[in-house]
Amino acid sequence: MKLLGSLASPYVRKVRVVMAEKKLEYEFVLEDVWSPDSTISEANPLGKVPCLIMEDGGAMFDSRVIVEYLDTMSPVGKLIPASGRERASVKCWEALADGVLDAAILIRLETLLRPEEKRSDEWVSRQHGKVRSGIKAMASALGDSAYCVGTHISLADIAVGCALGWISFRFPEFDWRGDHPGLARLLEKLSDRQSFRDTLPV
Ligand code: GSF
Repeated sequence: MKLLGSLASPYVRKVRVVMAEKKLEYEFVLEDVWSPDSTISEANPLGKVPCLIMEDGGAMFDSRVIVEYLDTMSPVGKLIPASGRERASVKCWEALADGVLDAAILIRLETLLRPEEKRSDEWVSRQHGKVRSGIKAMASALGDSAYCVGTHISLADIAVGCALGWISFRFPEFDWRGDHPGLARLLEKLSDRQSFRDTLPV
């Protein structure tokens, strides 16, 4: 398998952490989706990473589909419960973490890529609201628990760890830890894992 991705993307990181936790072998191919020379749309018509190229040459996206597929590839370290309420709960955590990232990335694109005269403060503050309320919802759902769902690591924790890790990487001035010590503890614990250490955003 080949994974097309970048070192900074939190969605790519989620896939790489899952690969590492499940001890799956793959080749990591760096892809700069913002370069005019990028060939990403040959594999993913949406022009986004991550994109997984399977053994038969077929391409798979997006990160949620890829991680779900990877979890079926090996019984090692099951990350998504097989069925029922627990499965839906893990997937809802992932949707929340990815949604916080979607909003945070929109803020970055609006403030970095869009020419100043075209920027909308209203749009940016709308996205800020989603980031703040998403993080607050994560903190309240986590409470004092050690993990997001159940008693061991799941895809929910990985998605949350990648989202918070990216927010701290791109917006170091945003002190979400002060208001949400439980989430800060979770990120600290996840950051000790080899899978997280090996995929720090750069
Ligand atoms: C998001 C992928 C994405 O936005 C997923 O895979 O979960 N829902 C998708 N990737 C960004 C890179 S990053 O900001 O992580 C991307 O490839 N953007 C290029 C573009 O043209 O939007």
